[in-house]
Amino acid sequence: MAKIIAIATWDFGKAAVAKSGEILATGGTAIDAVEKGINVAELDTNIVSVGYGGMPNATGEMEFDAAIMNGRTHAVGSVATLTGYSRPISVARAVMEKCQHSMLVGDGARKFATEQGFAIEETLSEESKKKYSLWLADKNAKPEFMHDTIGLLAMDCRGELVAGCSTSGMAFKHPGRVGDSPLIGSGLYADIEAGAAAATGNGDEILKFCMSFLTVEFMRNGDSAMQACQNVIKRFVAQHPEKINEDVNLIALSADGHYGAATLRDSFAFGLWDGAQARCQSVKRI
Ligand code: SD4
Repeated sequence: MAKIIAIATWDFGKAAVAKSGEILATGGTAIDAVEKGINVAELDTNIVSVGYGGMPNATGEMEFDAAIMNGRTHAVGSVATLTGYSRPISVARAVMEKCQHSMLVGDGARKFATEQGFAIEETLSEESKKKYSLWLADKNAKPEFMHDTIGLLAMDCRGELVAGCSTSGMAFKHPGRVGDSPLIGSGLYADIEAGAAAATGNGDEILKFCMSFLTVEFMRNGDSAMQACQNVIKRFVAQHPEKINEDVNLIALSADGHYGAATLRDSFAFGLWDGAQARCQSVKRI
């Protein structure tokens, strides 16, 4: 039997992988583990950067980015600047499974979600509205949480490997701004032969290096999951030493079920479930 494991970005990833673990431990699929795990973060009102109650854009509207990828079939589903639905990862999964295309954006993504029977929901919480008003009053005052994507990677007992991510993106972003998260290869990537990876941080930097794809390629070339994450960040800093304090964080799972993470922050927390209790771990700045 393959090693069953789930890893998710940030400390809030612990509750997400706990859900993934419940699914994986009972023989469930990696695709369900990724979607349902991410749903936990999307619907948690205390998480102010993912799903319901996330961070709105510069006009006060919530625009979500999300994507999912199956490492065996390479099937993908992605939505960008999606409005009106609090579980964008589920819409992304519907794109993957029910749409002839791989990625839908804006009004078209919303139309597709409606066609698929997703009910329009309020996505702004009172807290999101308050944070927006504070920002409008003083655009230089940075809120405590500017952004944070949930990226979740899971391997099931059949050896299937799936990556997913979901975010409201950079707080107060220009309407129409798309980050790394819904871009296959940037915010996430999965290939059963090499591994899976997801990124979080400043998407405008992450996407320039296709960081998730690069992490998977480093694993393909022999790096462990940990080395692959570190080597992507090392390359970024080697080419751009002036960006040493940029917000760039990666998680990875190798094809043989080992995990890794790396960061340019002082420390970066992630949730891990590998058969027992979900727990929080962290890595220090490389
Ligand atoms: C973005 N990468 O939209 C996302 C936000 C994020 O930690 O992950 N922040 O740029």
